[in-house]
Amino acid sequence: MMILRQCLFAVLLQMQFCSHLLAATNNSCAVYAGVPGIPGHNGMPGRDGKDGAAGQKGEKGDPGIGAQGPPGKMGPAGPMGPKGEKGNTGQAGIGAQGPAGKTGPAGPIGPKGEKGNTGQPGSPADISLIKSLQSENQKLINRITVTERALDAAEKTIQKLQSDDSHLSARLNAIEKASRFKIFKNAGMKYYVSLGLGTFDQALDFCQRNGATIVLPTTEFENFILKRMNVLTDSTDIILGTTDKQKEGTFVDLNNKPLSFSKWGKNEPNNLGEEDCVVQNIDGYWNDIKCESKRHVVCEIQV
Ligand code: FUC
Ligand code: CA
Repeated sequence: MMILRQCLFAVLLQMQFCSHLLAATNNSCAVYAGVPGIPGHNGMPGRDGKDGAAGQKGEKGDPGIGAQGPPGKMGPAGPMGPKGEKGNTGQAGIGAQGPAGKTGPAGPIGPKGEKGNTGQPGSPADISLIKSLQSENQKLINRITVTERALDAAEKTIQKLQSDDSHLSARLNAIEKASRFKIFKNAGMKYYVSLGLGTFDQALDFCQRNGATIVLPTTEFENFILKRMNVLTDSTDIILGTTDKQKEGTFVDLNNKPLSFSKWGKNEPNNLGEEDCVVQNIDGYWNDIKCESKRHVVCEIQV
């Protein structure tokens, strides 16, 4: 097709050329021009051009208009609010009438009634029967009185027996305790027991562990009994349950109470070189000594 078209084009060129020739003939052209060659093929497409330079930065765009997002999750419950104010009194309800209340307590005795009318005269009284009844009545009253007295006496006896019993139990208890010691003596309501020598602190501890306290005579009699024990134990001194550790010169018992009895020897207490503890000497008189000194330990067990 292409070739056909090229041939057609060549014929046309030739005809044109010949018409020119004819015209030229008039001007006596004797020269013949050569036949034009076949037109060449189209050339190959040229190479791609170089990349253009980067364009200028564009203007800042308008702010976008986004659609509203979905609602967030529900938050945790807030703290309990303050108590609300008391509401107004409601209107009176229209309930059914309640059941009757309980019967109240008996009222007070009423005032004395008026005197009745005088009765009709009675038949003559049986004096002997009345006297006999009165006599029986009196006998019964007497018997009741005697019985009541007997009951009172029996009650008192029982009370005394009970008291004696508890007293005897306590005494037996104390004797049982005291009998565990090598030496013990009774001083009325107290038992004095002894086991050997020790300091004041050791005596305190030893007596306490035996449910007792360091001996402390509170009467001349108790002091006398202790003195006999002093002799009996061949002891020269017995530690007593009193000190003036808290206030020099003021001796108190183990409950910090002032002494109700004392039997100081001549010129005692003299606090010679700081003496806060006390002993009973073999002659029964008291002397203050150093608390670290070891002397005979005697405990008293209260009945
Ligand atoms: C007397 C007492 C002292 C001590 C001393 C050996 O002076 O008062 O306490 O026993 O003798
Ligand atoms: Ca002394």
